[in-house]
Amino acid sequence: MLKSPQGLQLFGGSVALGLAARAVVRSLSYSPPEVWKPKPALGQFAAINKPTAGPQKELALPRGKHDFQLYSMGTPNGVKVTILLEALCDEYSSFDYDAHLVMINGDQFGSEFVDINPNSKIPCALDFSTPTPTRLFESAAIMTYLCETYDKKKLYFPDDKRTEIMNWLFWIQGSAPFVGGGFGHFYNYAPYKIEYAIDRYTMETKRLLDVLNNRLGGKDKGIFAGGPFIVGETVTIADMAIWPWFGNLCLGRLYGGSDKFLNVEEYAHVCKWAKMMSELPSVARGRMVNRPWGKDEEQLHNRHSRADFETNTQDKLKTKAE
Ligand SMILES: N[C@@H](CCC(=O)N[C@@H](CS)C(=O)NCC(=O)O)C(=O)O
Repeated sequence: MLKSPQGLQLFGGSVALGLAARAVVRSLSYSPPEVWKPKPALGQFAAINKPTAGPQKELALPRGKHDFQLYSMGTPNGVKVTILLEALCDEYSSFDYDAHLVMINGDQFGSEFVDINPNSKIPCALDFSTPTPTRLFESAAIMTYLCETYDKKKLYFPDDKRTEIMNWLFWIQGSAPFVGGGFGHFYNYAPYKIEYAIDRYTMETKRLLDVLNNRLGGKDKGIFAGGPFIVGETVTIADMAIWPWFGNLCLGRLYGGSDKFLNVEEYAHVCKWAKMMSELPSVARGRMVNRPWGKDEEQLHNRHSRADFETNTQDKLKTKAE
């Protein structure tokens, strides 16, 4: 591994090295112009985004046979919703849904996707159970809608806990960008390591882990604190929304070796909760839906029925194709 005089690490490979080295040197002497202008982006993910909104190509979306159609990918924001959908399937035999994989390497800018989500991010959904189809975007909005529409027993968003659940839902919506777009981006995806950015977002991510640790361990003086779940004795959409980010971080499933880097063992209550959540059947299945990476047996690209977990995971599809 090479290091620049300022201690910045540069990755190997001569072309990449040249580009990265130039970018490092440029960024060290960067003073912002009066008006910013877009330039070719370096690095994974950055290149697909532009500073403009709206569709970039004509692209129709598939539609399955159920009322509820999800368009998503198995990233943490997508998994929040598929955990809840699987929990609803477990609880209500009449409920089912279709989940279509949308690869966020450009298909989030397809015309029909943008009609549902003008912000071009997964997850988004259409509900055909209403007189005219209801469009849904933003994971937390989708979750509250699903509970209000389909969770007749009010298990996951109960009235007496509603306000505290909303507190935690808004908390994760506001915090996740510091973890994903901040820590994860600069620690894992950025084309070169910037100590200032990594330090800043690592500090914030650890602070957020401590907030959760206090909550689950009972130091938080708020209502329904002290675990075993985020809002008391039972699983709610607060757990389902927070686990894909902070649960996965503690389980070492996000951003390479970041669990060690963040020293997640310091947050014992969060680690215990993360493991407990990961053992719930709805969580184990939810994280497989629309997942295009990892072990073949844990990838269910498109989900149309409960039986798909037995018959249509990638390992099974590959065996059928042979
Ligand atoms: N606040 C949104 C965030 C959604 C989001 O950032 N989705 C990411 C994947 S985790 C995405 O679609 N990225 C594609 C892109 O940035 O173009 C939510 O909770 O639904």
